[in-house]
Amino acid sequence: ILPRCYSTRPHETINVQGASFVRDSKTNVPASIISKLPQRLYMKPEHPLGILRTLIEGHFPNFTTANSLSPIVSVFKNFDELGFPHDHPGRNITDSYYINSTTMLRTHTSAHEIEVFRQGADKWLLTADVYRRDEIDASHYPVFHQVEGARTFDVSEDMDALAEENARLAEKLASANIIIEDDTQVTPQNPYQNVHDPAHAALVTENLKSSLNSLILSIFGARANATKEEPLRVRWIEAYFPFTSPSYEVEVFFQGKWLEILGCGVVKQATLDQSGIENRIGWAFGLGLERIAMVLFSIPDIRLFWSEDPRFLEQFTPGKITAFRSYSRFPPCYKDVSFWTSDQVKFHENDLCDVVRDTAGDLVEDVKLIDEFVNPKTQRKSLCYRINYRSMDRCAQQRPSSYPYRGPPEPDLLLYSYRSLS
Ligand code: FA5
Ligand code: MG
Repeated sequence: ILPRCYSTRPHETINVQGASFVRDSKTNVPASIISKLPQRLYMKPEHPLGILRTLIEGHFPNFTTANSLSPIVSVFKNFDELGFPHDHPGRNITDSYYINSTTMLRTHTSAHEIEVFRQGADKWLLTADVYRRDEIDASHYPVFHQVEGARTFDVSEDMDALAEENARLAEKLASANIIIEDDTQVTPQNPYQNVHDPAHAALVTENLKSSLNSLILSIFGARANATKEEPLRVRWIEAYFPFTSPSYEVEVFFQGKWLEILGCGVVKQATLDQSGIENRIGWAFGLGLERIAMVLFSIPDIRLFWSEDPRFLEQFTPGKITAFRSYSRFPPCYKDVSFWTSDQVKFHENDLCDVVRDTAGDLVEDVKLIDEFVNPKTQRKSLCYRINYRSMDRCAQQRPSSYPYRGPPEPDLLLYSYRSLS
């Protein structure tokens, strides 16, 4: 299966947000994704993603904010400049959206670190939409949102004040209703950087940890069901990112499960040097908004963030965390599709998912492989996928009259009547 978006005619162009790019063998951005670029959900004050962004910005009041950076970036900026090796899996066309070989949709907000550091702010936050090719289910969507944050310190002037600040933060956290599980160690696999005085790197790491623990406390402490008996549990895990060392991931225990919410670390000095701030040392983090918003607002399906249904949008109030009340949904409607795979073109599930999204849009709730067959004589392989069509926000009854007429019945209605007939 080759998605329709894969161009076999290299001289054609692709239009993205008013700019024209020459297609080549890497072009794989479908129209369904391009249509998401202008939406900027995170800037809508009444949208759960906007409410959460505002909450985070409110927790870091002295940080400058950048919220209008274009999602179209060079491959160099997204990967090379940050030290991603040439064989990093994130670079594969099965994992990322390429406009062409040199230009892509950013896969993370870290793509802008160097340009924002260069602007000179020592404390900043940047929120943006990011794009990754992925499977289809209730917690994965090819567009999601991240908040990147960073803070740098002057090595010769700021270290004493930093030690004092760390002591104050530690005292505040010690008396809060939070359990921090942190067995991480600085090891040769996750070291302080050679260029850093280990005492300075330790102070910056400690500041990173307490700053993020306080952020998590204020985000999750604001949730409706917080109680004294049930303290918030946060877990720190050693991690690896090409542009930080030491690096960590943070998980929060919520409704019986550990939920990964962010990646972070001490910024690689090469990044700060390239940004023209050689005399400084600092930390950075990148946090996913959807996963946190889904638990805070009890939103069961990631597609709902993209809903234009007033029954979704009118439930939320700027500045407030309230639980989502779901409205009626269609029953699931399964359609199976099976096909032979080719020996010449390697099949990747993400290619099928992009075809599905481009054709059926958000009507599809999930796509699952349910059977595999290899013909014993010919060795040809066939796959069977089950596509679950279910509107996230339309109900089976007649639409309210306030709905604009949008032409003939849409596929979900047809499928629904087909189902009831059969
Ligand atoms: C990053 O994207 C790094 N740029 C984070 C970082 C920034 C590290 C600065 C160090 C310094 P990662 O791919 O793990 O890392 O994503 C970060 C967060 O984004 C995750 O913890 C998660 O909350 C969210 N996230 C990642 N993938 C998805 C997805 N498919 N759907 C929803 N949220 C996701
Ligand atoms: Mg991760």
